[in-house]
Amino acid sequence: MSLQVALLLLLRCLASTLAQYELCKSLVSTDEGSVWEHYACQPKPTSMKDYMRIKVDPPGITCGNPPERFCTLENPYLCSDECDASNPDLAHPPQLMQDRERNGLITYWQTVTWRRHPEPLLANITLSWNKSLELTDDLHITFEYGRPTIMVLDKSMDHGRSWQPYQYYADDCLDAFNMQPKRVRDLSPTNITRVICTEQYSRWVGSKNEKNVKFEVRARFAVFAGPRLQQMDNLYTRMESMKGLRDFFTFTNLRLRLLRPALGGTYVQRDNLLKYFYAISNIDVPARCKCNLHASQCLLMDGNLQCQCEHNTTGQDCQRCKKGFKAKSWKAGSYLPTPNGTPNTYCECYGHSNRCSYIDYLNIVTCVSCKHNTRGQNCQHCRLGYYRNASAELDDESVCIECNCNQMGSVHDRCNGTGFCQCKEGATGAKCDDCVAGYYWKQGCYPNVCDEEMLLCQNGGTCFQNQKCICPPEFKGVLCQQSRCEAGKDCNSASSLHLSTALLLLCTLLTHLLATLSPH
Ligand SMILES: *[C@@H]1O[C@H](CO)[C@@H](O)[C@H](O)[C@H]1NC(C)=O
Ligand SMILES: *[C@@H]1O[C@H](CO)[C@@H](O)[C@H](O)[C@H]1NC(C)=O
Ligand SMILES: *[C@@H]1O[C@H](CO)[C@@H](O)[C@H](O)[C@H]1NC(C)=O
Ligand SMILES: *[C@@H]1O[C@H](CO)[C@@H](O)[C@H](O)[C@H]1NC(C)=O
Ligand SMILES: *[C@@H]1O[C@H](CO)[C@@H](O)[C@H](O)[C@H]1NC(C)=O
Ligand SMILES: *[C@@H]1O[C@H](CO)[C@@H](O)[C@H](O)[C@H]1NC(C)=O
Ligand SMILES: [Ca+2]
Repeated sequence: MSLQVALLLLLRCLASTLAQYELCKSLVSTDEGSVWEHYACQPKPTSMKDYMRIKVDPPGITCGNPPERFCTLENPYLCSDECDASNPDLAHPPQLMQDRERNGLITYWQTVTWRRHPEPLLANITLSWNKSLELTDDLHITFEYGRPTIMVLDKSMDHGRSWQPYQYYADDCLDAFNMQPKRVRDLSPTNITRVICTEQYSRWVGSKNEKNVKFEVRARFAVFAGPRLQQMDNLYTRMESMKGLRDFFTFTNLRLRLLRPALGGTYVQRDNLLKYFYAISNIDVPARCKCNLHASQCLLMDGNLQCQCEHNTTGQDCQRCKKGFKAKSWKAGSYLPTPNGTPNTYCECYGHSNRCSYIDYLNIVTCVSCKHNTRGQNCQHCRLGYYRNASAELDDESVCIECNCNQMGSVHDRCNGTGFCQCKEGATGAKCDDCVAGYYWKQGCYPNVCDEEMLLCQNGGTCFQNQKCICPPEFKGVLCQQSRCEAGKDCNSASSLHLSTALLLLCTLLTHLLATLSPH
């Protein structure tokens, strides 16, 4: 294989993994021309720190009002630094946690010092987006002057109405939270969503060496997708099947509860409390908008992130059906079947079946036993012999109407999309219970034998219901066109002829009868 080909393959491979679930639809050509094919789709991950709103509590926790000196843990006797909120060069406001630092100049939010020891030094940082997001990589919080020795990361999925702990951090988990210390690598697929306490990011190793506190997302993904995340399909499959997994990475708000600052040792030195405080220079939140697999774009509109919903969905998270696409049939898209997923535009089964089954070898999800005369993978079609009720939504129980084709007049009991049956020759009408001109109805349509225009009964005959001519005695034939008197016969008396014919017939019968009765 040439280098060029190898490179091309590699590029294509990269493109296909990166492009997974990026398209909501694409135009494909079929026998019936170009049609849109719809896929599950989601926006690209992005740096959500650019969109977060920060609130710090309690009020007055930010340093500099009044101005205050502070020392460092490395050199507690060098206390030349000053925080002054009124001086832009010496101020440390909360927005310095989310700015883009230039020229290697580190900027950070900083709290007041622990002057009030032994009263605990507590601070809450609440991050809000007013939008459901999904973590796609590790959350990073960068602490200057040492990482807290006790801290809790909380999350909310309902815009701050309710909160739950996401991860506990302490230099001694048992002591701080009465929890056994764990690492994410101790987790197995069955308990990956367990909330743990970790000591990994709270131990003192010198404030310059380790500044980062992480919430590990990658390592959790890796439990399913492999160490280098090369089997993302496995992860997406789990996202569908494992209860709570997708939700575990979902949030609208995050909150850091800082409970005890870095100590730089085991004990608090009461004679130098100016070296204890919190300082955060950066918070990285790699995540994507949660759009329920119905959007590939998420844009800032009127100051809020908003999914650009496809698949006839709407709402901030594409969590509803558009007007006219009934709300009760809304459903999130699905990562399955890989690689393109299912948009679930028509909700799984439109309420015509409660059961779906995953057909392994076809890699599709399909509804089982569709009711209300529906059929199809999503119960989205009408059974044969039924047609779509144009005034009913797809999830209506009366969505399919019986064709009611006339059994005699139609070819079969199926009809087209507007209820028209397929008629046998001569039959017409939506249900094929009528005949076209030139045909008459008698358990089906038959061509007229006679009529008043083209197929006139002749010689005084009358047409009976287009079925036959009733001829005068002297004539016969379909249209009474034939005289009963053939050339050279006695035609004077039609009645005598009739009589003699009848007699002849009778005689013949009698002869036969006698022959069978006579003994041998
Ligand atoms: C931080 O938030 C928690 C939970 O709402 C609250 O109990 C606590 O008082 C807050 N702490 C501060 C310092 O505001
Ligand atoms: C949150 O977003 C919704 C939908 O975009 C908007 O209606 C609402 O006003 C926003 N709330 C705030 C506080 O920005
Ligand atoms: C998760 O499960 C594994 C194996 O089932 C177990 O060894 C580990 O201790 C569990 N972790 C937690 C945090 O419960
Ligand atoms: C959304 O509705 C329009 C008709 O209003 C239809 O043409 C389109 O195919 C629908 N999209 C999907 C994904 O079903
Ligand atoms: C078609 O659906 C409408 C709306 O549900 C219903 O009122 C009507 O009876 C249905 N028509 C038939 C023939 O079932
Ligand atoms: C059904 O057949 C009728 C009569 O041929 C036709 O007028 C109508 O357009 C057809 N409807 C559909 C949906 O094909
Ligand atoms: Ca900064």
